[in-house]
Amino acid sequence: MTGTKIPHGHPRAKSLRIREELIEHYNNGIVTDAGLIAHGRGEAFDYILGENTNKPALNAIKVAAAALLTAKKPVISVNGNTAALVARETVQLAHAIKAKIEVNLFYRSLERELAIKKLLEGSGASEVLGVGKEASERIPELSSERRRVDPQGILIADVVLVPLEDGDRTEALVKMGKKVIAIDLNPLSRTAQKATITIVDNVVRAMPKLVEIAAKLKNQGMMKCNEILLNFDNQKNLAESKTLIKERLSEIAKTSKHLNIEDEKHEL
Ligand code: PTJ
Repeated sequence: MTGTKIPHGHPRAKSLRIREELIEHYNNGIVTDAGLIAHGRGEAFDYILGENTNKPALNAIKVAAAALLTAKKPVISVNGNTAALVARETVQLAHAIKAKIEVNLFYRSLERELAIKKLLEGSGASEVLGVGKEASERIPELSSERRRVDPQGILIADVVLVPLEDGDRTEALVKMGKKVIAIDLNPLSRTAQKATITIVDNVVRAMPKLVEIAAKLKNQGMMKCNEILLNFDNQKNLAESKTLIKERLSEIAKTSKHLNIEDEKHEL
């Protein structure tokens, strides 16, 4: 149920508010029921990772900003959860890097596409691709509804940002020769493994940080961006995220403390 007043001092208030936002957007048709479940999986990883933007995530965000700034045709792909959680930041990023925004859904319906478009427009987007008949092209090798793309957007993009993705499309887009940037809290997912650049962070933190870093990097020029891109190894960076999980869990096992100190005060 949404509308529940979350006490200000509740130690899990931030996390609960994110849930409320998703539920609200579930009720207005933007988020799908599976999206709520997917968020739960993300939450579990976020909890273990310490609910902050850690070093490998920050590194990947910087590389992602460089890739987006040097792209010729960058596209931000938006699904239900992304629209619900970071519509405003999606539009800000699109402006900062001159990218197109395209709606691309796993559970596709015209109602959801239109609701997401409206939300993005309400957040300042002047153009939203991939809605209805505009998604007239097909990604080869994909059988899900995600295969439907806009000929002005993902089809011709060289760099695609895909927050909260499913692995199949990431793999197919990479096979098409595109750079894929994924934001996924699960470093073990197929998406995380197959993407060109993987940001293991919560989309609610990663997107505003991406906007901030892209703006800074823009002032430093393209040479700086190319240098950042050359020095990046996604598998190595992902391994750091996995090591972080291992270290956090062994720390807890040793001390038998809770991962989040706050939880000691107040369990849900
Ligand atoms: O809106 P639609 O129709 O496109 O459907 C969207 C969902 C999310 C249901 C669909 O893409 C899906 O089923 O995704 P998966 O395969 O469950 O993958 C979602 C991934 O996102 C998982 O690896 C989660 O750990 C991760 N995740 C969930 N919430 C967040 C997250 N990653 C970053 N930030 C989050 N807030």
